[in-house]
Formats: sequence, structure tokens, C-alpha cells
Amino acid sequence: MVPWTPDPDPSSSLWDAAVQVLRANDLGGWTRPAPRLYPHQWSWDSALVAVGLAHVDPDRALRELETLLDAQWADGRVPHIVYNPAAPPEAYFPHAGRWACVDVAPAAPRAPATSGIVQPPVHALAAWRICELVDPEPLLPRLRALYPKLLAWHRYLATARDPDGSGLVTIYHPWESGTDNSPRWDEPLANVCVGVVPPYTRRDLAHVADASQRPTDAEYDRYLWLVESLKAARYDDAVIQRDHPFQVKDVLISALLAAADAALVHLAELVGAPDGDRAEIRSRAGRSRDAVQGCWDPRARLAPDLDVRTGRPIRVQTWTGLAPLLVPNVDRDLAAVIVEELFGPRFAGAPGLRWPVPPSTTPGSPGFNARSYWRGPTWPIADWLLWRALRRHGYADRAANLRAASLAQLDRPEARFAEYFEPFTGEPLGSPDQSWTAAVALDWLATTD
Ligand code: 2M8
Repeated sequence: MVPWTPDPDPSSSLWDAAVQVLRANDLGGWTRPAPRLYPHQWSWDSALVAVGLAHVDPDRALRELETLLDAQWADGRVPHIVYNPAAPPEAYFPHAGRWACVDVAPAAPRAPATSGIVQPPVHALAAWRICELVDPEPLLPRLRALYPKLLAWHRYLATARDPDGSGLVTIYHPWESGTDNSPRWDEPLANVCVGVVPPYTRRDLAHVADASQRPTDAEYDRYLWLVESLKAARYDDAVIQRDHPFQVKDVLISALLAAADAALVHLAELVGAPDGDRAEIRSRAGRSRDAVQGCWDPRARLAPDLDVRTGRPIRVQTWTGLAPLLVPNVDRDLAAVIVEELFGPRFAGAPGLRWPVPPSTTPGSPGFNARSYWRGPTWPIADWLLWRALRRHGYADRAANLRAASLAQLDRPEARFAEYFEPFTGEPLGSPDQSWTAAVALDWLATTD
């Protein structure tokens, strides 16, 4: 393992504890999201981990991204899980064999084993964050090697996942959204006709205090049926898009692609990429921005996802409806409206919250559950994405408030860098020692302006 050199400035015990979580979850070149619940490498977790590591060990931070992208598919997709070859199949379900990528998909790497789906594209944001924090000069050869992989990843999302060039990325599975059991997916999942799912044993429930914190068995049956459907299509996008039963234009992923493309332009400049690349990335970012802005529903005051199968917007009240704020050059008036919403009575200003941080689903709305995963708990990584956007849009005071509330939530001995928190009581839920929670704490602690 690379030696750790904690930044001498942010000298709080929270800082030391966060570094310790990342150190304990470091499996040598990559970081597991949590000690027991998540024993493999996850795509967007690693990107956020890299943001945290950038403050203590930039070399190792970059290595986190490199390791992930070493498992990139030939078609550009970055798999949502890279399986740890040292972990036994019973460590996590679904195990690699359930995806069978190497058997059915020519684009999948022969090793390491991966899943066949993706997660939100925050990797270029992480790479650029490293460059913002340290002199990137010594890292340039490695950044030059990383850049084309990031470009191929974004191209995959913008073409294979958006064949009509709508500016909105299509997902095939709630796991791709990163917000697995969000009410966003209730209606599209209800429309999935579940066929014969080969028997399976869930492993996640052994690692949480009670099953209510995790998705239900009915949701898992649907998740696993969708895996069977994707496997039958050999993970071929054209085949999947013909009749896969879950296809949704995901507003969060689309907004994050716009943000990541803005970061990729900076990286392109830094590594001296051809002008054509920059023009391509800028044009894609503009298209994503327009499309995400176009999702905004002024009556609902949220941006819904779009169910491709039914053609209908998915009108639920979750934090991802605020996604246009994550787009760097979103219309300023729209940004102002979203900031009001974020701090208003449905989200961070909701009555009775322990801290003014946005619940993942608005309290009392259909599908809300204060303890269940993405159906209501607060998620520090969601706060981090919103905080970052507030800073970039010039809402320094709002950003500072969100940072302070998020850190207050974490700065208690019992918080233990939980995966998520009950919004009214602050009870830590899910896994303790969650890597990306520790990582965003480091970025908050180190960014005081
Ligand atoms: C959660 O998702 C995994 C499946 O990918 C699971 O529940 O087993 C989500 O919170 C996801 O966003 C996250 O990347 C992953 C690892 O932290 O856990």
C-alpha cells in the first residue's frame, strides 16, 4: 500500500477517522465501498473515493480511477462492479457468475470479471478534482493515458445509451441509477413482467441491522429478472433497446454527464488533446444541458425521469428532480428556482429534520420511507453533489450551510461514516465505514471557502 500523508491543515478527529476508513477499505489500488456489505469495486463509489483520496494521496487517488478503468469494456462502458478475484462468490450477490459477461459479451474484459451495467459518470469530475488540488504536471503521463478512456466512456453514454441524440441517457436497471430502490423506479418496475428467475440467496441482509433498510425481496426479484433479460441480450445495446422491459431516461445521469463533460474539457486541454475532441465534448455538454433543462416541470418544480417504454414522465418527489442544478451552465433563473426548492419545505427545509440536509425522497410523498435506503434517508454523497453545484453557481452561503449541516451529521461518534441516515432522528443506517461518506467528508473538511 502507498504511504499515507494526511494533509496537515484539516486537523480534526473527523479527518483522521475518515482517513482511517479509507485506509481500512483500501484493498491495494482500489477501495471497497464498505467492509462487509460491498466487497468489490463499485464504479461511482471509486470516483468519489478518489475525490477524498486526492487530499491525502493524489497518486493513490488517480490509481483508484486507473484500476476501475482498467476494467472498461471495449465498447467504452465502465462496469458498475469490478469483482474482487480474492472474494468468494458468497461474499456478495449477484456474484460475477450471475452476470456471465465474459461468456456472452465480446466487449467484456476477460479479466477481471465485471457486471454488465453502468453507474453515474462522475469519474471525470474526480480526475479533474485531483488536478485542481495538486500540481498535475507529474501526473501528466498518467492523465494522458486516462483521458481517452474517459472520452470513450462518455461517448458510449452519449451514443449507445442515447441513439436518438436526445441528450438524455437511457438506463436499463435501477442499479445503474445508483439510487436503487428510489420511488423513481416503482412505476417502471411495476410494469416489468417477471419471468422465471433462477434461485438466489441475498447476501446484503446479513450486513444491516434490519431488512427494512434495504430493498424488498419483490424488488430483488425484479432486479434479478432484469439481469436475466440483459444477459439474454448479451449486453448488446441495440438488442436491449428492442424489448428490454426497463428503459428510462435518467435525469441524474444525464445531468452528471453534462457536469463530467465540463470537467473532461479541462482534462482535454491539460493533456493537449486534439481540438476536435474539445469541440465534440462541448457540443455534447450543450446538448445534455438543453435536454436536462427541458425536463424541468414548472408545476411540479422538479425534473422527472422519462419512462421510455410508456413515454411518460415519472412524477415522484426525489432529490434527483433537482438534477438540473448539477449542470454547470444551467439557466441562471432555473438554478435560482432549484436552490429555493432544495432549501424549501420539501427538501432541506422540511419540518422536523434533524439537520437541514435534503432527504432522498420528500417526506410524506408517495413511496417515502424514512429508513429505507434511497426512499427517504439522507445521503452524504447526494449532499456533496449538490454542494459542489451550489459553489459552482455562486451560492457560496447556501453551499456553506449545506456543508456545515452535512458535517454536523457526520461529526458524532455514532455516525461512523454511515452509508445513509434517518432524516428525522439522524440514526445511521446501512453500512458503517462507508468509503464514499468518508471521502466526501474529507473534501468538505479541506474546502473551507
Ligand atoms: C448500492 O447499490 C448496490 C448495487 O449496485 C447494492 O445495493 O448492493 C447503491 O447505493 C449504489 O449507488 C452504490 O454504488 C453501491 C455501493 O455503495 O451500493
